[in-house]
Amino acid sequence: MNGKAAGGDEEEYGRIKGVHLVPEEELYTSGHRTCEGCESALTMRQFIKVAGPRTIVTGSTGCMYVANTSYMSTPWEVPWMHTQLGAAGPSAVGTAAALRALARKGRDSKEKVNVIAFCGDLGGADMGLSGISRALQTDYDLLIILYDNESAANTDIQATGLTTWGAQTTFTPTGTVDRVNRASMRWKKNVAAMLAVGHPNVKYVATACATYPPLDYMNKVKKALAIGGPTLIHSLDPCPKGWDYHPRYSHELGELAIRSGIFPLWELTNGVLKYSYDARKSRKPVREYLESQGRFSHFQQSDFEYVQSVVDEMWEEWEVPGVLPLRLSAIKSVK
Ligand SMILES: Cc1ncc(C[n+]2csc(CCOP(=O)(O)OP(=O)(O)O)c2C)c(N)n1
Ligand code: SF4
Ligand SMILES: [Mg+2]
Repeated sequence: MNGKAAGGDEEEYGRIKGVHLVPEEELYTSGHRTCEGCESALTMRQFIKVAGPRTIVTGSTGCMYVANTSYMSTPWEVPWMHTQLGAAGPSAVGTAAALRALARKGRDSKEKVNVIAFCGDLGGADMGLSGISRALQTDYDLLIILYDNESAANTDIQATGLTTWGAQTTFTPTGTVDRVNRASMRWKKNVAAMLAVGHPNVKYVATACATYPPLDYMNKVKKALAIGGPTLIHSLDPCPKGWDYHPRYSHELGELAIRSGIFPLWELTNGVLKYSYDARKSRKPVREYLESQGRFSHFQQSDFEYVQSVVDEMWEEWEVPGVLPLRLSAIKSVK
């Protein structure tokens, strides 16, 4: 483990045990132009709070680039660099490699500098997937935060590989022939599990939500940075504009996504899986979550039932519930 935290022990990474212990320093401050109720902005603010000032951030094109750098102003109080839409992985690798080269030449301060790259669902889970995969195969200390607002929000809400089944977007509107647009009829890409399973050397992969359970996301960022090596966190970020709800309900929607089981919350630390919310034990009806958003206003009873049936299948039939869609009992061998 290179002398770093093994990751299993909460004491090792200094878990924040109460709101009063959250660092007060703001390194993502006023001056951004995100919408009211934007949870992605909170995802940014919280990760840099726990990462601290000795952090270099790179961010790929999307709302968290454009809204955070308009008109020559920025909320970032740490070194920050924009990178191309699919380039979160390569930009993190390049930054970490440069820091290592400086250390080799004796030109660093010996105090650790965190490297954090963020990307949206289009930039990370669709366009930039190969670059992230490569980053996860290196031995550099870097953290990739994939902030998922379930659309290409910055270019006016187009569907991505992480958009919920059936949602209306500008690419997948409801119509008179197809009430549920055919292009929206595919299940959300299981991106964190895909990356975790495909990169077994990575010591820490987690899913998260900035507001639920309280402190969970910030502690996951702390843990990822303490464990080191390439790590990844996939956060679900309710987006009032794209999901079409009143901004005051952002936190509630994040909580509903998790408590209904539609967004499984877990962390994988050195191969050990832990549910941060165990939806096997109790789940709210997914309809409560869907009905709160205008993007599902075209849904009828059969659509709610379909989404509920897949969520139930995820938690009751998958070999690793909510994570791996295998059924060991169904594996056949060639005779
Ligand atoms: C190669 C490339 N193609 C298209 C664009 C236009 N573009 C800018 S932001 C964006 C959407 C990004 O979506 P996502 O990564 O989910 O971030 P969000 O806007 O939702 O925060 C697109 C398509 C671009 N900047 N670069
Ligand atoms: S469109 Fe969504 S993600 Fe973009 S700034 Fe507004 S609330 Fe945030
Ligand atoms: Mg997006």
